[in-house]
Amino acid sequence: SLNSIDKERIRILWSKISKDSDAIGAEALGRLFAAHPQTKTYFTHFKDFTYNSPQVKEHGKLVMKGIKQAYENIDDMVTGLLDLSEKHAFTLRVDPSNFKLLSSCFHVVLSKRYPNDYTDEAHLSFDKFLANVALALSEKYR
Ligand code: ZNH
Repeated sequence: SLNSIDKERIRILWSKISKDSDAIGAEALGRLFAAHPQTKTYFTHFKDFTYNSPQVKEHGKLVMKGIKQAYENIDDMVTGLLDLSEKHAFTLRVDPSNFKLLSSCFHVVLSKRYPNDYTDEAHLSFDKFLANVALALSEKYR
């Protein structure tokens, strides 16, 4: 799980990226739909799956709101994301394997947008963070 070094790296990274949150969310989702087309099946009401689609942008904002919620509850994500986990498990029925696919898209987006700040170490710690988010979101599946 996340140690104090990870948390410090995530704090520094978050201070750099949070202002671009909406764009990051849209890009990560656009990439998810392009690189892993099977993920589009959860969004039957979307008309356009590209980065610039208003629906992708809107949903990107929502996902980043969830990421922010996770960041603000970094020491107890399971509790912090309980409602969101319930929603993904019971209402949306998203297979948890999709969380890993989205995480890999976040890595690509961050390394492209922040070639200097997204160091190997930042990548390592942010990957642990996203794995914890995925675990917390999967909490209600059992
Ligand atoms: Zn999800 C929704 C978050 C992943 C699918 N999401 C959602 C929301 C949020 C989120 C916040 C909103 C909710 C309400 O409304 O209440 N997600 C999130 C996060 C993550 C995610 C944080 C990670 C990181 N999701 C995901 C995935 C998928 C999904 C991977 C698949 C693929 N979601 C989804 C859906 C929805 C959501 C389908 C719904 C949409 C609509 O309705 O439009």
